[in-house]
Amino acid sequence: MPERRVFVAGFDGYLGWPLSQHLLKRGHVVAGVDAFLRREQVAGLGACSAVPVASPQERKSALREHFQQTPDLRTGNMLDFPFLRAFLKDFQPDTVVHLAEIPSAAWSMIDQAHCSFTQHNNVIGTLNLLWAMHEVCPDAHLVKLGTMGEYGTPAMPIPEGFFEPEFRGRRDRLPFPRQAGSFYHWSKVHDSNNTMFAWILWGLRATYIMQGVVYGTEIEHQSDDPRLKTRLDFDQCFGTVVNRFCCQAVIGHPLTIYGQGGQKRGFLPLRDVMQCLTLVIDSPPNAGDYCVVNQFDACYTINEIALLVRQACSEEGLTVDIMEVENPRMESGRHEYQPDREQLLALGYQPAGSPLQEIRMMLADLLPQRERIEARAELLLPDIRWDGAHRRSGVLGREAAG
Ligand code: USQ
Repeated sequence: MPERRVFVAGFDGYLGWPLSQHLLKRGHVVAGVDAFLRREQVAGLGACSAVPVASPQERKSALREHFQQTPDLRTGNMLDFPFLRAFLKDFQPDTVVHLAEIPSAAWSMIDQAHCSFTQHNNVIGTLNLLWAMHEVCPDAHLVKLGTMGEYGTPAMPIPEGFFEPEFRGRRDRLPFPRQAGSFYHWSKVHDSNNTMFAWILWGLRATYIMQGVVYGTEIEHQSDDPRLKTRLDFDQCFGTVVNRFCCQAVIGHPLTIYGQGGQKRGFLPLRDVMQCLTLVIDSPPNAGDYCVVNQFDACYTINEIALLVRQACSEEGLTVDIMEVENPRMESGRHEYQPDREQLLALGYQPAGSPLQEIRMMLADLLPQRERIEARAELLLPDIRWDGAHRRSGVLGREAAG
């Protein structure tokens, strides 16, 4: 593959940090920006990453020691347009990966301030990036991280971005409807619209990634250097469901199924995110083309996820109870879910392994971190509710292991 100049917006995050390493390993020239908001926001909840996270300085030193090049990683905010524009002009990327957004549904639903902060940060940050690319690197390929949650859970199959409905005898190719379920997910819909419009307006070459729920602690050939490990959150805002369940399991906390657990989502392990993003980076659309890709490995209900975690735990001799708690969210608890994922398969995506294998690896990484999780166990039951109230979810039922 040709060497590329890749700009990673959000290099310090759960995905951005391993992606930067993965790209360096593949010989690409990497630069990036991060405002370290995630560190601040997790700390603001009284939470921490289950896997200890090195300081930004330690992380940079580790990159210098492990890789042939010292990437140009700068502290800065996507809301600072002059900074962003100047950095892109200076670096002249041929690929820009945009991961610099607040990723949490629950955080965006805390109150008006968190909601507007999320939408302002995500929507204006993305607009700034679109304008900066248009002005200083118009031929670069934008790889923009969206979410499967933009589609919601419609009672029909979900295509990749576009479909061809027939209405009153006429057909057209139109964006598939978005029906997001949180103000965070709506921020991504607004990004989708703005990115598509930049393509229509300026011919911006872009791949919009509709990503499912990510889980996992490792990437391929992960170094043992603890400074290179990525974060793994388990609080109600930044911990995604599999990651939370694994953290709960290692401290013997019952797995917190919201509602009856019939919600279905697309999931993929962190290592697969690396593979998928690399495939997309290596196969940019033609100049002036715009492509929407659904990025996940397989779909599971939350109940199925809980049973997988329980199975992996029982192999380790850990007993895991499962409990249903009042669902703090407004979401459908029983629905169809049939999203397409043809494009990544066509590019060569081969899922790295089974979810059970991945969960086993996570447990091995998380067992030594029990004390860190235990010290913050009170953060495991959700209290941020979609109806605006702040009240801890009551327990609806509990199923003991075995
Ligand atoms: N859930 C539980 N118990 C928990 C946590 C979550 O039952 O302890 C349920 C939720 O009710 C939801 C599902 O698990 O139905 C997924 O929740 P999540 O917190 O893992 O994921 P979500 O809020 O949807 O957001 C995450 C990422 C987000 C990304 C999205 C992809 O935080 O950045 O966009 O996954 S997707 O879900 O496909 O929209």
